[in-house]
Amino acid sequence: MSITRIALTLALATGLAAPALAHAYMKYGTPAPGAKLRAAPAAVDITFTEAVAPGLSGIVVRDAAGRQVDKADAKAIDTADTHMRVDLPPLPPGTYQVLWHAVAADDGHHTEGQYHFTIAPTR
Ligand SMILES: [Cu+2]
Repeated sequence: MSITRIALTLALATGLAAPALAHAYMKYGTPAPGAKLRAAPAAVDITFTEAVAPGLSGIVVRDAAGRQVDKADAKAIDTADTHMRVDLPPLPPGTYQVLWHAVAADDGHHTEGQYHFTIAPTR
């Protein structure tokens, strides 16, 4: 095997290995994980580490009883498809669970995660 051929083989191996690392994970969430809010948020925004397939990805918000409370309108809100938003109705104080799932646009790999935020009672 020539040096050129070895270099080519290494380049190909590296190129093939890269997509396996390319999964879409949550980079930022608003409200942030663990946030304690004084006012109800109008939406949950999530920024992913890479482009997602919007039709196959989404965000669901549940109350402490497990009921879905979002407006079921999760959609990509940037042209790069790295940022999704789901709208919320006016929510009462309580702890809410955000569940996200994403399908990476480049390789179709599925990832998901969840976190909580709290809306504090007003007084
Ligand atoms: Cu992947």
